[in-house]
Amino acid sequence: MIHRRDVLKTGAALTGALGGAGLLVPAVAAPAQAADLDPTTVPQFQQAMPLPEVLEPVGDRGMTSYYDMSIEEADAEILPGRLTRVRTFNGRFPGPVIKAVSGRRVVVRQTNQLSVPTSIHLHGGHVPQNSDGSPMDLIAPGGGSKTYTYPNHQPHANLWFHDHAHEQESENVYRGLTGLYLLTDDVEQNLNLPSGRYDVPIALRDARFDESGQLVYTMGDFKNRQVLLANGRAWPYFNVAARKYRFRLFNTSNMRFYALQLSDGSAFQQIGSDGGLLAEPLDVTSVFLAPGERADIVVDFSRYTVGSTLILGNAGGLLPGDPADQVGRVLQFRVGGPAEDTSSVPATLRTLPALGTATVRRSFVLSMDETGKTMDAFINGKSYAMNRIDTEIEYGATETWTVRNANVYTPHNFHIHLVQFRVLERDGKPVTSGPESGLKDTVTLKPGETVRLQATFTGYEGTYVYHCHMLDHSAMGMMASFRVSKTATTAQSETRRHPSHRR
Ligand SMILES: [Cu+2]
Repeated sequence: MIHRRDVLKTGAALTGALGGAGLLVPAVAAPAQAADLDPTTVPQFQQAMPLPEVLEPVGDRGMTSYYDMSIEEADAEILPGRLTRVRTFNGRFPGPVIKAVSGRRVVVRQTNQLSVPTSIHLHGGHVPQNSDGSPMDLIAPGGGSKTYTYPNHQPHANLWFHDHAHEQESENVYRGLTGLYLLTDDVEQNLNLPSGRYDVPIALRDARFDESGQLVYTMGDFKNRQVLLANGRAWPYFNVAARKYRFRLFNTSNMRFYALQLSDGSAFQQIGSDGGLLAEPLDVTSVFLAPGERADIVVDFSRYTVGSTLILGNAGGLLPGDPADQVGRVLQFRVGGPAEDTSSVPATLRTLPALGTATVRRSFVLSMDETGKTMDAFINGKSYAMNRIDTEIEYGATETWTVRNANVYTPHNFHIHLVQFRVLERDGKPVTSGPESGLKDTVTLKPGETVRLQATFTGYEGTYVYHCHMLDHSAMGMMASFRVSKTATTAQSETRRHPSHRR
C-alpha cells in the first residue's frame, strides 16, 4: 500500500512531457536500488506480438453472459527469454478481452488472490455505482471477491478495465492489472470494416526493469520507463497481409503520452476514439494517445511490397536524453503477401448523439506541486478524500465543465466516470472536427491549457469520481467525487451559476 508519507520519502521526480517539448520538473535524487536494465540492450522485433486472449463466459442465461476472473500473480515473457513477475487477470499479461454486445448484460465475478486490495473499474463504461469499481469499493486481498454487473446500455466503444483501488491503482496497473472490453452494436456491425483476424486490439504501455528482468515501480517515475510494450511484449513484430487492418489502440500506460506514426510517414485513417467510431473517418499521419485514451485506426498495407517492414513509431513524450530508438519505437509490421479484402471504410461511420442544451456550468482547476518537495496533487485546491462529495449533480442534467491545467510543466489528463462527454472547446477554440470531435471519456490538458466539456449525467444515481488519468497523479490526490441524484439542488452546488438554469 502506498501512503502519501511513503511517497514523500521516495522523493521521486514529478515528471511529465508532451510532444517532445522536454518539459521536466527538477528531480529529487532517487533512492539507491538494484541496477536498471539498460533498455538499449533489449532485442527489438524478436518476439511476435500476441493477441490478447478472448475470455469465454462461464455461462450464458437469457440476456446475460457470466465471466469469472482471478486476480493473481503470474510470470510473463515480456522481455525475450526472460520471465517477469506481474499482477494479472487469469494469469494473462496483458489481461484478457471481454467481447460484449450493446443491450446484452455482462456479469463478472472478480476474485482477488493478491496481497493488496483491488477495485476493478470499467473505463468508459456507463454502469451503476456498485459496479463502477470506485476507489473505496475494494475487493479484499487474499481471496475476497466481488461481482460487477455491466448493463451495456450504451453504444459500441473500445472500453478497458483496470484496477482503481485508491493509492494502489498506480502500482497495480503498472504491474499488469489491465484488460480490454470491446463493446459492439448494430451500428458498428453493419459497417464493413476490417474484421476477424484483420481487427486487432493493441494495448500499449511502458515499463522499467531491473537487471534481473523484474518490474521497477517508483511513484512519478515517468522518465525511467523506457521499455515500450505492445500486447505485453517489448518491441514485438507483427505479421500482416498486404491488405487493410483495423487496429484498436489502447494507451494503458500510467504516464506515457504517445504520438503514433508509421516510419514511412504515410497516411492512415482514424475511425474511432474513446467512445466508439467518429462521425466520419479522418486521414491522419499521427494519432495522439494520452494515458487511458483509445484510438481506432485503419492501415492499408496493400501499398507495400511483400517482405517490406515498417515501424509503428512514437514521436510523443520524448524527454531530453531519452534513447530515441527505444521510446520512439513501438512495434514492427512485416508485410506478407496479398489477401482478399472486401472491407471498406465508409465516408460516414455513425451519427453522434445530439449534444443537448447545458443548464449548469462548472469550473475545475487541476494542479500539483511542481517543486518536487511534496507529491501533492489537487482538483480545485483539494486532494481526494473518499468521504467528501465535491460536486452534486442533478440526475439527468446536462452540464458544461471548464477544466484548466494550472501547472507550468506537467500535462494532465482528465477522466470522468459514468459518462461519455464531448469536447466543446480547447483554449477557447471550438472543437468541431478532428480526433476529439467524437465521444470522449478522457481528455489531455497540456500545461496551461483549458478545455470545455459537455456531458449529460443520466442512467444511474450514485457517487462516481473524476480524476487525472496519469495514474501516479490520481494516486497523489488529483481526484474528486461527484454525486448524481434526483434530489440535488442548486444550493448544494456551489459552482452552479448558469443564469438560464430552470427546473
Ligand atoms: Cu495529472
